[in-house]
Amino acid sequence: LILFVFIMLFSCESKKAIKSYNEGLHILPEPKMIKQQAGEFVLNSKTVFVTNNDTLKKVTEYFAEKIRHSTGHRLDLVKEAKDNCIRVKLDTTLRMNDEGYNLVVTPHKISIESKSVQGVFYALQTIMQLLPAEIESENIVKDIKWILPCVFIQDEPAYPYRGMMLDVCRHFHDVDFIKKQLDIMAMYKLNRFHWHLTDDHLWTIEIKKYPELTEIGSVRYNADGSIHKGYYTQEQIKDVVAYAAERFITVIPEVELPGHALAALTAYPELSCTGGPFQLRNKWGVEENVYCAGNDQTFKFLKDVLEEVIPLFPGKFFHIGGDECPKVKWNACEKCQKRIRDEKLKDAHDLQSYFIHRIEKILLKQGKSMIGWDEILEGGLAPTATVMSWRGEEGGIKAASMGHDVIMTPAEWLYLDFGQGNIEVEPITINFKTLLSKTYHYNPASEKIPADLRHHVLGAQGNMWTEYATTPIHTEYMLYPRLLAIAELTWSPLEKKDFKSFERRLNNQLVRLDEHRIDYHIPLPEGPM
Ligand code: TNX
Repeated sequence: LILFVFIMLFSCESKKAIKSYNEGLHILPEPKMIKQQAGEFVLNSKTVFVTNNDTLKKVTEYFAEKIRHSTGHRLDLVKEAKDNCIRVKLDTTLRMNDEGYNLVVTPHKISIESKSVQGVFYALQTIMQLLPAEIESENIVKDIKWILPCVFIQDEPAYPYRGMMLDVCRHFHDVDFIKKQLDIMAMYKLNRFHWHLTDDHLWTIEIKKYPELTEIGSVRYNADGSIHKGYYTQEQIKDVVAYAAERFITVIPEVELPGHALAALTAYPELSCTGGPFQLRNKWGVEENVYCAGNDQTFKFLKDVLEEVIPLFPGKFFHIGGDECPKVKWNACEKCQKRIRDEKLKDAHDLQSYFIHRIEKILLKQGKSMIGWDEILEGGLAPTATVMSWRGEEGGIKAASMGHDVIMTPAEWLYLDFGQGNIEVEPITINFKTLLSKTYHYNPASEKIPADLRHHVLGAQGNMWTEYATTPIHTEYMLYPRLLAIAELTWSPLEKKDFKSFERRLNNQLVRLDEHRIDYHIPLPEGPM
């Protein structure tokens, strides 16, 4: 009898837990317009997708495959059905931006309309979030009804660029880890993955013409005698790019220049001002040895590397770094000084600008648009560059005033390597601290930016540098849940943002992250700031 009572109590408890996670609406990022209606739709084994547009096959299959794990339902795609269906329509005349969608859930059917397949993909993400959180389970969930509340939603993103950057050079992260994060990004409608592939501490992309970049440049001897290594083959890169594309995420590669280049210089010391020899940097901070700007071999090397990397990434943007390039070696280098004289430049800062201009020409020839960190403003901005503003917003504002597009990544709000809780219990971080609420309240196009320049702000991005994040668990801990705040601040209109509501919806989202075994930071009530 005691055992029976215990089992009864336990099963009531677990049902209660499931229910409380699922009460109310939890859509994150918050849609532009949402109205809850009376009634509900029940998704069951007879529910089908209806469309007569073949281009939607892949995207409906992606969704069906996802929910098959937890529901066991097939969700076939058919040409006609009266009810118990998800009806999907593409219509290019709709008045919304390209990534937007309309979604109507009634007791008999669900209807989606959008201008693009991407918009349909986002409507399907919203449907996932209208279902109980256990829909994200990898295994069949029993004793649950797959109910969606009836709603009317009109949604579209506030910004076209909604990004996450991962540094894989300070600590390498393998393909499986990256795919896992791409899955989560897609759930929250993030659409740009900026992959920081080269730095002083590791070179992580195979370049066939220069094999030593990975033979030498992707193995680091740490000060404590341990080894840290890792790189991606070109096949792996293509695989990740395709995986991201299925989730409507564009991958933006970053090949750092002229600074943060010690891994390349260790492999090819002749590209430096002094000739080396070097070792991969094994302490954090800024390295003085950079590519020699007076040496034509440097430009030949970079052209070859870019020409190999570019075809692997079909997106329009290519990130060339450009940050933190100390000028000491250039100032002491005869070849660099000669270049300054020959090109009638003022000083080493102008030489940085000259360097970036030359690289921009290579990219433009290959049909790519250049992105650089805000230091590329130094000595004159390259004509077509997009600026990533990380040292605050000033660089971005300046670039916008010169007619350039910008992506906001100001460290104080959007650096995911900064601490996020009580310093006495949190792991060591590079800087302290950016609470979830602080990240959440960031506005990419605030009053600080003159109204007539705000259209230059393409969006924002969270940056995850990995000096202190040595393991996948630690990196996820830093990424989440702040990345979800970044999803909301780049997608939802400003007037819909509300931190209390975000915190409530987050409770449900954390259950979903649990289903994906994401090791997030638990955002305890923050209390007064
Ligand atoms: C600055 S942000 C850097 C990175 C570091 C980061 C640490 C930027 C363009 N450069 O190299 O990892 O700070 O927060």
